Amino acid sequence: MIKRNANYTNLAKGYLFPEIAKRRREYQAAHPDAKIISLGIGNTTEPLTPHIVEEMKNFITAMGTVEGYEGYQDDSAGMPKLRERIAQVMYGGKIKASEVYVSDGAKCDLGRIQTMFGSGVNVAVQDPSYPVYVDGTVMAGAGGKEPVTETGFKDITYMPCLPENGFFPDLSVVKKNSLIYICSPNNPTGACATRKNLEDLVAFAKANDCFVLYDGAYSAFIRDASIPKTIYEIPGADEVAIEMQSFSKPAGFTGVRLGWCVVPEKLKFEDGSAVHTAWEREINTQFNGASNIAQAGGYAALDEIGLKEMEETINYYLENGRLIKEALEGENFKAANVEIYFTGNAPYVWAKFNGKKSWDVFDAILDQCHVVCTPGAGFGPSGESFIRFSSFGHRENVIEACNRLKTLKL
Ligand code: PL4
Repeated sequence: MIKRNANYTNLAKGYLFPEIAKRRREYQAAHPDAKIISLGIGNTTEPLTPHIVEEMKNFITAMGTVEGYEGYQDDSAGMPKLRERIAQVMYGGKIKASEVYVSDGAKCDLGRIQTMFGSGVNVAVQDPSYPVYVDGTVMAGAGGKEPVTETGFKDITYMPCLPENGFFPDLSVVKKNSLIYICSPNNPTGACATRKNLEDLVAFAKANDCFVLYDGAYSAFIRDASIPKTIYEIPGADEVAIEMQSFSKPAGFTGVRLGWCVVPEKLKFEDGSAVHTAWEREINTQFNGASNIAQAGGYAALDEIGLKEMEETINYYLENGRLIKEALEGENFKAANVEIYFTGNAPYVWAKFNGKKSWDVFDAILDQCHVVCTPGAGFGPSGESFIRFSSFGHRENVIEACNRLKTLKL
């Protein structure tokens, strides 16, 4: 018989989001008349914008002709013109097109990236954080030598991110030679790393031979001009950081699938070899490039019309977030001593239900309001007692969910 990879034995029981979907299905089966609204999974709901649709259509039409047909790209790193546009539009030319690697989404890159570091590497994650960082680490055999406990994996450094520290971690707990996962704007807290936070992070990484794996999947939601939109705004970041990015949330590409990561040429392993050479080897072996139709859409999303249309979609979701925050400021929540955190720079509202367990609050909201949210405990030990509300949704559903939340008895 074939043995299961021991790393999989160490994984926590289930992945958070399918667990939420399962609980929703079970509730619906038991209450067929309930009109459930999801403020749970961060899944986009608004249509692709007209310009993106038009350009993707044009590309597909061309693919139906001998002259316009395209198959595999020469390498898996993406269409040269898209890499160039990302370098110019998203990084103002500070990053070269050859350092941009187009992919089928940030999650896929977050999974693949661990292959380059092997099982001996130390890993530090923000707590709470997007579950893929921890699960991907454990699958790769790094940090998962001991099975999961109430407080997480013994060999992974959890960096608490709580209201008390402005949701940015104390880096002094991080071991030398660590991969440090940082997400800003953060999922699930919505908090953004300030310029000073990122300067300290880059300095720490340099001094302690660490790499930063920077997840900027929500950077397009940043409205505060003082907050960096990419870690490469910080001098020296290109010597220590890899940035993951996504078209999913700003352009509605959650189903289309497109993202990129930046692996700067200056980033070097201990033996002096270039990380980007290893990454090229990795993607050309394990990946065959993002769909060229998706890339045509991404290319359109980053031109003048595309960017303007994306802004409108993002503003729509941010307004949903504001409405949810307002609903959570109601008397019923005040009486229960609920703390609300909404930055206006991320599509999530993070709320602390003092004295309560996240999954109990999840059940109460589902049962009384027929609204699905995400229990903070699913993002790590420090997420206990918190609930994440996603602001992705049609406006009428969000308004209805808000009205129901105002009736919640805690
Ligand atoms: C549900 C911080 C959502 N089934 O779409 P991608 O792969 O380019 O980006 C995924 C991603 C990357 N980085 C961060 C994210 O929050 C996400 C998406 N997260 C959420 O509700 O937290 C969707 C989750 C999806 C999943 O498992 O990722």
